[in-house]
Amino acid sequence: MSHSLIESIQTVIVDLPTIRPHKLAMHTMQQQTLVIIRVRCADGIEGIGEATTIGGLAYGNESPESIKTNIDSHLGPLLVGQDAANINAAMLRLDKAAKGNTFAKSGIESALLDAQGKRLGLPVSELLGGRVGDSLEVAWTLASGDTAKDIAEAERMLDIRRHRIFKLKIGAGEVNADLKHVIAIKQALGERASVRVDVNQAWDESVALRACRILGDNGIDLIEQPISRINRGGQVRLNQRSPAPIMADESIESVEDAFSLAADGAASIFALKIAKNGGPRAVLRTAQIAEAAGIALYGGTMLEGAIGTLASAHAFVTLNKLTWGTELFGPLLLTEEIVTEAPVYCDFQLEVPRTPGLGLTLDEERLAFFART
Ligand code: MUC
Ligand code: MG
Repeated sequence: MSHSLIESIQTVIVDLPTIRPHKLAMHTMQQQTLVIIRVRCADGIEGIGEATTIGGLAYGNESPESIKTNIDSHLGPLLVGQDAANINAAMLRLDKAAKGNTFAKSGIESALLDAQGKRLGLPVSELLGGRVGDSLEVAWTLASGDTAKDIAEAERMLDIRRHRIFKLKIGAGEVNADLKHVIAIKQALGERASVRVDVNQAWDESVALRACRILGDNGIDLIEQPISRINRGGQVRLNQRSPAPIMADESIESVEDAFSLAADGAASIFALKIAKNGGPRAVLRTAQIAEAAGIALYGGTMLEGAIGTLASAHAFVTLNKLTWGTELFGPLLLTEEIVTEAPVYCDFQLEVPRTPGLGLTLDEERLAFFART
């Protein structure tokens, strides 16, 4: 009889303020909402996970409220009484019974990995086969919506040696104004920084063909998701014609999406996100597809807090090559923490803890304070 049976799975929605509004093509964030998942086991061990999206239903198919409901009503009950130490069996059980819901599944898988790491005294990266480093390069997103403010923010990040890769969120504005904004920032930062853009699907192919050429000709290093995830033919053509490499983000909503994008030649870089694949183990399957297809890797984020960020980091740090670095800066966008020790950012990198599990402890008082009632 196993001592590590799952006794309960609890979810808590937490609303946290952001340091400034964060403007994306489809939504302007004034705060961030996290779903925290607590898996309690019969051996007294608790695993914590996080399932976070952006802007309610503006970004993906799951909202914080649907994630909570689906875990509380469907996924959680399927796991109560199951062995927490057998993560393969637990996640297979969920996949058999529930379609999609990769955000919710990612939070649960993260919590199971955290619990198992604590049980065995190992960091999650070691459960995933072992780390190849101790830290990851982290980009910062400039998304204040104002060119001068964005340049000042980038200069400060360079000064304090926190970031030297900047992603600009465009697509909400008129295309020529957006291009002017991006080129002004690249000209101000020059060779001191890598400047990239994320269009969040806002353009159509006719606009993207011209815009990608202008961006590439002006020193922009990477163009993320310029057109709709649905327009596969357009993505293939852009990937062939753009002078700057095209990265798939929204196009990947599952490991299977990653395979078909690779097969079609629709991107030369994949943004890896645990939430869009179903967890830290699942995202490594997408990474393996990319590696086999010669597609470069980038460690993406859904702007998670500390728990989701470190769950991603433990997976990404096991990868042989993350050519384009990561954007695991989510905790830095928040003014508040719900864990006792915040993730450490230093010298352009995020440190990946060597302590058991994810390496985090919930601050019960802060969690209760920010929990939605
Ligand atoms: C996205 O689309 O990549 C990641 C960084 C950021 O600022 O927004 C997210 C979502
Ligand atoms: Mg993106």
